[in-house]
Amino acid sequence: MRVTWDIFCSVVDNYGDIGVTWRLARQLVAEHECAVRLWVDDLAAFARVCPQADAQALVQWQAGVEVRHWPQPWQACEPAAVVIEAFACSLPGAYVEAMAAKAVRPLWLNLEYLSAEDWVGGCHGLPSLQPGGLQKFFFFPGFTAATGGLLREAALLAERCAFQADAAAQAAFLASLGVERLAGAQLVSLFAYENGALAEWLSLLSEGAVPTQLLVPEGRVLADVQAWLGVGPLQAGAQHRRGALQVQVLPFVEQAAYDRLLWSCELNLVRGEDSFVRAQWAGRPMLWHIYPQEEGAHWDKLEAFLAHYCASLSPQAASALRAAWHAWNAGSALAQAWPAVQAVWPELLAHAEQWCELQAARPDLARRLEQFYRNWLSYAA
Ligand code: TRH
Repeated sequence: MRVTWDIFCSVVDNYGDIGVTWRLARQLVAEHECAVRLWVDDLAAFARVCPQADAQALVQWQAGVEVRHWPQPWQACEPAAVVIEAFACSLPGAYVEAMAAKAVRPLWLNLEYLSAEDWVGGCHGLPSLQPGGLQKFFFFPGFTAATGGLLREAALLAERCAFQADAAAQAAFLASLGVERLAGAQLVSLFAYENGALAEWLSLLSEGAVPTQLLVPEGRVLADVQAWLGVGPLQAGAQHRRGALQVQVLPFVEQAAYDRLLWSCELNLVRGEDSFVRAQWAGRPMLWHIYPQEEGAHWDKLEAFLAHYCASLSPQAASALRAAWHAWNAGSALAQAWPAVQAVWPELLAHAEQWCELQAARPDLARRLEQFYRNWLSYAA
């Protein structure tokens, strides 16, 4: 009998909530033989990360996952054996009552946002008492052995290494996006929120000695790119050249193709949570635009990650990387910080691969969830 899982996803903003839950749902099916229902309140967002999806269907099967529109009002159904409330999205009251009424109660987990902060390790796996005598466990993704780990498919790194060693496969993939690699150019992907530091940085790249090919998937940062280029609305396929910099707008592609884009580039600018993790699996230097939070709460998270990430860098490389990440997230002075980053590029490149290996040496998040369930079962028995 396959273990049944219900994953609830409420799309707050952007694509991170659905991106993470869709990735997890697929992996639980593909690698752990689970029967997964993914409840999503915004099917249009789901169709962005899964282009073959039907944004109108109340029920559909994608990659072995039963994807259900989260109905309002809720319609009664039998709860699964494991219930994941992603990012504290609040389960329907009637569903919680149905969980409490079951003879064998489900394991209820709140899958939290990713953070490298120290307190996460101490809170990971803790229960909280809920009405009806139920318990809800906090499950924190993270970068240390004390946390729930990171999402990483079993074959991911082998696929990535094979792809990066195969120039023809890279060229064919880029061609499928309408990209032809310019001789001698560094390839850079840009996925970010609106950012005041972009214009000066693009000017710097346009004056650089090495040509840069900047690939920008359709999204929020396009308005800044457009303003710097001084052109009208940019759409997928648009290409513009300014000095040493060529800018090309790409369509928003499915998640597996976005991975390949990250694997193809020498530098990836990523944002939020899921693209940030995927850039780490690419083994290439990255610049993270963290999701801005009220009262600047995101700065602590940025610092916490930098503390881990920079720990094994030389003081010079650590200071260059920190300055660039700070500037990018403050929305100013990235251009001033960039030459120091370029000066330590070989070290940053080697470090990106080492960091990837370090993180990949730990069990991935789906495996840890599955283990958590098994431990909980044996404890409850
Ligand atoms: O879209 P985001 O900004 O999501 C954010 C974060 O998750 C943040 O933590 C959360 O609080 C906020 O939403 C509400 O960035 P993120 O997390 O990188 O998610 C983007 C998803 O889109 C990711 O799964 C990768 C995917 N993607 C594609 O599938 N194709 C593409 O072409 C691109 C550029 C991204």
